[in-house]
Amino acid sequence: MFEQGYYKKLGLGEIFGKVSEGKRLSIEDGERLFGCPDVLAVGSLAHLARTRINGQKAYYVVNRHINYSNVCVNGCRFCAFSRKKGDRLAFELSEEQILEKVGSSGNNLTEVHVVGGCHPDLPLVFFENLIGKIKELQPQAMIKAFTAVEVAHFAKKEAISVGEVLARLKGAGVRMLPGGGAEVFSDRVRKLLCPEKLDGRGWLEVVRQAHEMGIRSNATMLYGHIETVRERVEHMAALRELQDVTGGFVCFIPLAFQPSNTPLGEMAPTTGVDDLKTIAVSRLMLDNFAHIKAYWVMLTVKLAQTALYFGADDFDGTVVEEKIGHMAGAQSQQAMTRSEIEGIIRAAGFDPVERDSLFGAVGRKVTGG
Ligand code: V47
Ligand code: SF4
Repeated sequence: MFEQGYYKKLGLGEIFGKVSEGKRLSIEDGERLFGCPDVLAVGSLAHLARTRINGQKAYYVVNRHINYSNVCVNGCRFCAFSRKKGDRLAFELSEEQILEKVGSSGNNLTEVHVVGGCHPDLPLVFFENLIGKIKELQPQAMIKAFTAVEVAHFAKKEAISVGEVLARLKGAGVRMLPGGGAEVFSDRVRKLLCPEKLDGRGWLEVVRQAHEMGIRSNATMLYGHIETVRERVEHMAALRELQDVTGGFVCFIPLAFQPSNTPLGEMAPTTGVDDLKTIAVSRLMLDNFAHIKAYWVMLTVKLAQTALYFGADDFDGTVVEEKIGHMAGAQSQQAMTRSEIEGIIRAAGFDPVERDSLFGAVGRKVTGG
């Protein structure tokens, strides 16, 4: 930690005081932190907050992602994954293919993460049956499935309420919602990049209802495209406000935009400094979120490891097969083993903790993969 005088010199004296006393930061404080050229100074404030909440622990989960289909009625301009129905590169996994993937992971999965595009035809009952069968194959695993955007899409398609969709998914075995689809809540950005998608208010409303029904969720922020720093911080503030009411968010995940193969392909990818600062400001702004994830798929493993010193306390997991980031040019590997993740966390000087989706500790020894 730097001296108070150094923070004063950087114009962050007041923020230093607030963080030291555990007081809430304002949107303007968040903007000022982003504007600070000294990423180490910002990072060490975040590290203080991170250590207060999570000590030296760094979490990971043994999970598997399933992207059931990339067919999507929306055409978000930052997305390299989605295709329209009938496109040469459109895919749609059958129930059998999905179950084969889920079954091939042995019986040591703690989480199955299921997401896809907003498919025009697949009925809700397909997903209810699918979740039930995944649960039969991996009864020990928690199922984290369907973003708020997919939930709203199911409701519209079936002409039923969001509450009914959530109740049916919960009944089928969905334990929590992943954090995708939040992007940045700014109407300006959404109008330009994803006008067909559920808007920011809609996303927050689906998640609020889920939390009220006991379905917890994560929250993401896609950054590094056309959004302003103010819009990033406002996004965080909106999440913080909802968390004050429901307490249902488990983890916040800043997602670094991968531009390749998207209509924004000419844009430069995010820089390492921006990635680390975004993690740090997230940790400092989201004082009521217990966990900040360094998602190695989008960040690369090396930067995710470094991010543990900039406010992050979670590494995500083994993942196994990832399409959304990799179709957009993510340079990271496809999967990691438990021992690789534990080694990376230990090498950074933190204590690895294997967790479930809700951050309950999973007590078992690492034996090989
Ligand atoms: O919703 C789309 C984003 C999200 C790109 O909850 C892109 O634990 C970067 O939400 N570059 C899906 N990002 C991923 C996601 C997620 C991942 C891991 C863990 C969890 C969790 C959630 O990916 C989408 C969208 O916001 N995305 N295109 C892109 N080119
Ligand atoms: Fe569809 Fe999601 Fe891609 Fe948008 S980000 S086009 S909603 S799959």
